[in-house]
Formats: sequence, structure tokens, C-alpha cells
Amino acid sequence: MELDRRAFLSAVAGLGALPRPGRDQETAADITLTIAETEIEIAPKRRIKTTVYNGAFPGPLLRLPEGRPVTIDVVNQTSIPELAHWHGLFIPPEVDGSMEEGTPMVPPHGRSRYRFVPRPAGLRWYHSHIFAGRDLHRGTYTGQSGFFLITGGPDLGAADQEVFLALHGWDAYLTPMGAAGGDSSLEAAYDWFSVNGHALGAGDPIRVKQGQRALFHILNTNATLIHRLALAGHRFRVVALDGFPVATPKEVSILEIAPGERIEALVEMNQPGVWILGDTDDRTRKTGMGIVVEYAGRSGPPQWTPPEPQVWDYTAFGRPTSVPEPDERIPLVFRAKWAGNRWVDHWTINGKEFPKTDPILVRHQGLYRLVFDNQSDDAHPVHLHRHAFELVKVAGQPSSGVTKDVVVVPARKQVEVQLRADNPGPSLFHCHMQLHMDHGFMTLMQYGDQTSNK
Ligand SMILES: [Cu+2]
Repeated sequence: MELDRRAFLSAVAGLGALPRPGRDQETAADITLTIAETEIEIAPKRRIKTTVYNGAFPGPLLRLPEGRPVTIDVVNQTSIPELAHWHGLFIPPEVDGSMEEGTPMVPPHGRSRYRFVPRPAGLRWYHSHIFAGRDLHRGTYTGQSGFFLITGGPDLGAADQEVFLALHGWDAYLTPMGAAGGDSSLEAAYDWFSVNGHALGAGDPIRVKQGQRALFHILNTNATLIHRLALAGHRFRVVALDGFPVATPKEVSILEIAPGERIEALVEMNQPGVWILGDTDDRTRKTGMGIVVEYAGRSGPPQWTPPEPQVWDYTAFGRPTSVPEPDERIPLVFRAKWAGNRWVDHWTINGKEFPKTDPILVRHQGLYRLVFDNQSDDAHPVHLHRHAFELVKVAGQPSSGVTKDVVVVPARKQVEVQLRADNPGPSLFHCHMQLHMDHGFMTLMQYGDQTSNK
């Protein structure tokens, strides 16, 4: 049996579950994450200057049991204030890693102690949650990301091996995008991509044997880009989204994964060869977004075959039953606010930019339907901190049985989600594209006595 170090220390020292603040830093943390600038070599002679946790991208895989308190020290060796956000965890705002919710910043050359009870079970992650603005070497543009797997949840299916894949883009820059010859806004673009810190072909392949079944845990840590992935010669059986098992596991040939999202999928290794698991976009794949899958006893150049076209549809993994009527429907309208030619667009929620946005007001234990109405020409992966929600309508398609903490609202479409307000305290709601959240696309969900959202 694994030693519960904190419980042991508490018993020995005669302290309660929460030691007095003054003594707190004297005890060792269970986990220490050190933020520091580094260079990672994503391919031979292709070195990237960035900031990571514990010297590597992704940071250490935190595999912790649901319900057992953990103490994590975050040491900041950089010269700017930082924050580590524990994405998808239902924890208090003071430790969630959001300045807007009241979590203290980790000072430059200082440290912060986070203590919380990891829950719910499933695939979560951690990442920097600071403002970047037009400095594309901060926040989620950096390599400050890691997997946080909370164990004790439902089995996703027997697998012979587990593979964790973190997608990222490097050396981001702002570039005009829009109608040729017309007005154009600036968007983030990337010179290089990698899977787990290696460009396609530069790292070790995923080694498999014929007849095996692999469970892929895939995370998109990219600051702004949605990726579409395929594994040549194979199909994915999607079993969980954002760490929550789906009602109807289903086979697909293409996975679409937005910033902040996680997909878990089983793959039957029944096509011996050397294959590319990579982005379906040729330029993105050729600049690094991919990894080789190599069967035992096979060699030669890795093969890519374009997958059959396929539309990604969250509702395919749900079930057709209806969900209960909520206590209240809360409409949230997303619009772009053109800031000028060759400037970054600003974004509004119900007509206002953060920090002037109206809060989403809820009562403890109330049942709410958030109605996302995207009146812009971009898709937005919106994320609610400290809670999860069930998808109940996606672009007109009713659904239930798909629970997530990030959902892509397609351009000019509506998505409805339902949630129980059961984790009091301020909870940040924002687009997970860093360029959008930094330019207005953010508000707070607040618990109060109000019965209306106005
Ligand atoms: Cu957005």
C-alpha cells in the first residue's frame, strides 16, 4: 500500500488535515513544479526557447487518486508573475489558478503552495493561466502544460498500452488573415509543431505489436489552433471526451481537438506497418504535427494516407434522450469587435468586453442552461472553470450523455449546455484561444442570491 505522506506527517506532528499557515511551508510538498525558461530541441538543430515545468514539455504526468488531498509547490524561476491552473478540477477558487477568481499569483523568483483534493476522476491537465496579449511568449503560447490524470473513475476499456500525446505549436507570431485584398485582422500562426515536444519523425516512434490495443490520451495544448488528427490505416474508438466517458463510444477516422480539449480513444493495432499519426492539414503535419507508429518487425519510411472526409460531431457520442428542464436559461452572445486593420480583434459576451462583462449569476444547487450563441465567423472553444456541463444541443442537434469542460461553438451556430451550480465561488468562463480570452472573451460565473442574470 502506498504511503499517504501527508496523513502520516499530520499524525506524527499532531496537526489536523490543514496545518497552520505559518508551519505550512516547513513541510515538504508531495509534488514540486518548477517554472523556468529553457530550450527544447524539437528536431535536430531546431531549438525552441520557451518556458516549461521541470525542464521538459509536457511537464510531469501527475497521476493521482481521486479524493486524496495533495500539496503541490509551484516554484517560479522566471521574472514575471505566473499562475498554474488545474484545468477541469472541481477545486476552490483560491487554488484554481485564476487571478480573476482570486488565486494569488506565483511571484517572480517566488513560490506558491496549492493544496486541494483532486476530483473528478478522469483526464485533466495543468497549464499557465496568465495574460499574454500581444506577447506570444507567455501563457499557453509557452510549453507550460502537463497531463493530470485523476484515477479511480470508470474503466475506459482494456488496453495493452497507454499513450499520452500533447499537441503544441511553437514560435507563434501574429499575421494578417482575412479576405484577400480586404480588411484583415491579426491571428496567431506557428512556425513549428510537435507532439510531446518532438516534430514528426524526430522523436521515438510509438512502438506497437500486431493484435494490441492502445489507449490514446490526447491533449491539445495549443494556444489558438484546432487540430484534426488521423492515424493512417487505422480508426479511433472514442471512449471519453474531456476525461468523461461518453454515452456511446464510436469509431471515427478523424479526431478534431480544440485548445484545452482532451480525447481518449482506443485503437486496434491490426495493420502492420510504419504509419503516421498526424494532422490532416499537410502544412501543419509537415512542419511537425505528427508522430510515427511502428509495428514490431516493420521498418521503412512512415506512410501517410489522407483519411476519408468526416465531420466531427460531439452528438455522435451521446444518446438521444432529453435532459430535464433547467431552472433558468442564460443566453450568452459572442461577437467580434473589429479593432482596426492589422490589429487583433476584440471579443464581446452579451455586448461587453472583459472586465466589463456582466457576470453569469447562479444560485447554489440551481440547474442552468447556458445558451452559447456564436454570432461571429470563428469557432470558439469555450471553457468553464471548476465545473463540467452536459451538451444538450449542438448546432440544432439535441444530445445528452456527453459531459465536457470545453466545447467548440462553431461559427454562426448555437450550443446549449446544462450544469448544476454545485461548486460555490467565482468561476472563470472564457474562450480557450488565448488571443480571444486576452482580448475580451471572458467573464465570471458568480454564486449569489440573484434569481435573474440581469
Ligand atoms: Cu475564441
